[in-house]
Amino acid sequence: MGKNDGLYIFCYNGRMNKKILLSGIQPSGALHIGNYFGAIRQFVALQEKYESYVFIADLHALTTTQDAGKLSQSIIDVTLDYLACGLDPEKVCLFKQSDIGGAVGELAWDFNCITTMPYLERAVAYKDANQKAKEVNVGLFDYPVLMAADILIQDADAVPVGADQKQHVEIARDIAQKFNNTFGNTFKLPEPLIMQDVAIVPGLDGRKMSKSYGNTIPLFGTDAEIEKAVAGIVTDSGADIPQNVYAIHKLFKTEAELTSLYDANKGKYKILKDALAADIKAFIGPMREKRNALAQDMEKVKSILKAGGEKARARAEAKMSLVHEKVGMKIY
Ligand code: AQP
Repeated sequence: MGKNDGLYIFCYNGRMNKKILLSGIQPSGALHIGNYFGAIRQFVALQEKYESYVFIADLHALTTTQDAGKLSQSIIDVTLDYLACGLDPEKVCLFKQSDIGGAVGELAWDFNCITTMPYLERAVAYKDANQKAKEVNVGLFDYPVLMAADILIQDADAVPVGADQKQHVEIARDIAQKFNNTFGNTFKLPEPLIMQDVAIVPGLDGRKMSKSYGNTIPLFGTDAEIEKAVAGIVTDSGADIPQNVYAIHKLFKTEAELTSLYDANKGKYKILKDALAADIKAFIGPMREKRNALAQDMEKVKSILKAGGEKARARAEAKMSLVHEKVGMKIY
């Protein structure tokens, strides 16, 4: 590899290769509009510019979803969601994490051996889980190390995520640096890509929209589910403008468009919520139709995922061959 030039890497073979993008989402429940605006929209917008690898993080999901039927269904659902949101399998390698599970699990083990417990104890996700008084399993504690393996095994340059995942990308950089210092240059240092205006999409109660807080608006909910979620937005401010409604509305309309609506309806929370629900439904409608059409041919959808898994696994195995050499395991 040679000069790092904007979106391209100049290689010694004279070719300009696109930079590599990688990101994933856990199949651990229905995706919400926070996942869409914080992550998926960026994957779709950047799929032309980068050589893109987008995956379904089923190994990560196992830390919280320990029901085989639910996990299988969620994997299918997230695949349909990705495609319905506009990921084009001609441009993006779409795969399931467990399809390269052996290689990525082995790399996570290698990383575990150079990462200390106190360092991982500082991870925000672990602290959060502890605070919620959840019993933290070893998989959840080790989540950032597996995520580092996901990223580094594909030589990713850029990782589009919401702000909650920034620290995990920084952990991947630290681990790459430590491995490189210990065994010689092997891994690139990835950068998080965070869109500041949607870094933390707020939920119904104003906290970060999150499956585990139960404060979400489902991305592919029915009209009735969307209306019910919007009706539940907390509006106890007593102010002219219900802040939690406005903060979500900003995702769907420009501030200029919203000014006249909110000026004309000061304090009329019901009207404003109805307008928000209508805007969400109008936005989601075409994607929902596409999703329903895709669901008619599940064999095709599964074959997209399978082909992506084969491509991603081949890259991962090639990288692991280099890792074996670097750590001293390659003796024949
Ligand atoms: N509220 C949000 N605002 C912006 N981005 C968000 N993301 C999630 N919630 C928001 C981004 O979505 C991607 C997928 O993340 P994940 O699969 O790891 O799910 P998550 O972050 O764990 O989502 P939840 O809903 O918050 O799940 P729980 O409650 O289980 O932890 C990531 O890029 C994330 O930043």
